[in-house]
Amino acid sequence: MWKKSARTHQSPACSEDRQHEHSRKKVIKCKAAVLWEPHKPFTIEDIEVAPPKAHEVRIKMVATGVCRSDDHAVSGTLITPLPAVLGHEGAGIVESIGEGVTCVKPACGKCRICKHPESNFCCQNDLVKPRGTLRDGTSRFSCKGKPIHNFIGTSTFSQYTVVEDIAVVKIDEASPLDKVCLIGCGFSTGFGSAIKVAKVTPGSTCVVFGLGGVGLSVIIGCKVAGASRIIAVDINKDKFAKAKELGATECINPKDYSKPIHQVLQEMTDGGADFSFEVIGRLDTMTSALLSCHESCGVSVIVGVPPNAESLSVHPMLLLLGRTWKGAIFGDQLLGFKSKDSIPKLVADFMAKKFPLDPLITHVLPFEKINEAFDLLRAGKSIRTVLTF
Ligand code: PAD
Ligand code: ZN
Repeated sequence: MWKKSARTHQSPACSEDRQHEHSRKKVIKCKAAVLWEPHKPFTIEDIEVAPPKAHEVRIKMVATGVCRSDDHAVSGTLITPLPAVLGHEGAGIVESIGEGVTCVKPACGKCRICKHPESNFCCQNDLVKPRGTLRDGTSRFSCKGKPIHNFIGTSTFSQYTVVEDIAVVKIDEASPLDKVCLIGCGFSTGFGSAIKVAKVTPGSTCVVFGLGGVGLSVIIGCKVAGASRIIAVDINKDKFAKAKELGATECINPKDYSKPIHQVLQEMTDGGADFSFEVIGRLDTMTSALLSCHESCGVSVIVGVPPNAESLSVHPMLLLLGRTWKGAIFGDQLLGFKSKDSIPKLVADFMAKKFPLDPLITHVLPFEKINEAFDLLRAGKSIRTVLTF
């Protein structure tokens, strides 16, 4: 999610030429979308972006997706310090580098989690207890003389941003940044949740709750993994056509049934699916998804980000017979793949046409129309809007 795909020309991140020496000392004045308070629209402001310090990279943003997690930060579902520059699904070009950046290097590689073969939620993340800063406790953004916070180490809703070298990956120069930016969060989260987290098996039955950009990417993953039935669930039937186009074999709307949706799904799947995914971010649908997978062999994965400070209570019997319940932040990037290898590889796979991204992009807008992009998301009219700079 906070992986920022940075395309570099002639690897400037590794070069030592004079122009970089010079430009990395300058403050850049540019435009950014600032969120001053929760529940308010963004305002496009003139901001200053300080030069990158040691082990930081300043990036000229080319494109960024709008993800529901950004909206969670606006609504307070995800608590993050404000005012801030949000956005985390971006791609851009390295503008300058700070001291000690030898090459763009993703993940610290040193903490317990980076060393763990099956995990990648680097301990240096700024998501679990967000400070809204880079690692030295400050941000490189300021506006009207006030410091402006970062968002989960990325802040892509700005013409220029500064990120740490551990939060950047170098990708194929030829890749279209206005598409592969989705690999920075939504696509990888969904696809990886199916392939790497649930480990969907050929011939299996999958149920996907929520058909936004992330849920549809779960469907793409289930299909690539060879699932034979993919049941898509959403309360917005306008999402069904795209779900079918991407591999859903059936689409159901809980509003069309009087009984609980997990019962409907259990009946449709001979007692429960092999795999189920919650890709909405609601506690009730997390329980429904759990109950929709088979009580002894089912695997259920939570992908949606739940409301801040709310808890679920479930009877242990639901797990005692053998169900597996998992959660996955950023799907593949953080559980199973190492981002260092996985992001450039996913970009290469996209270039080799192993999976599509175009169907996920329903709107492309100039960055200045960011509030329109959020309105489309909230109204259920878009899958992903890509903002271009
Ligand atoms: P989205 O808002 O585009 O899609 C959510 C979908 O859920 C919409 O199609 C809704 O109609 C549907 N929906 C809403 N309520 C219900 C309901 N009660 N029953 C069935 N369907 C419903 O969001 P998105 O695809 O960008 O993100 C989905 C979630 O995943 C969201 O909570 C986001 O914050 C989270 C996320 N998690 C990670 C991660 O790493 N775990 C990464 C990116 C996004
Ligand atoms: Zn996201």
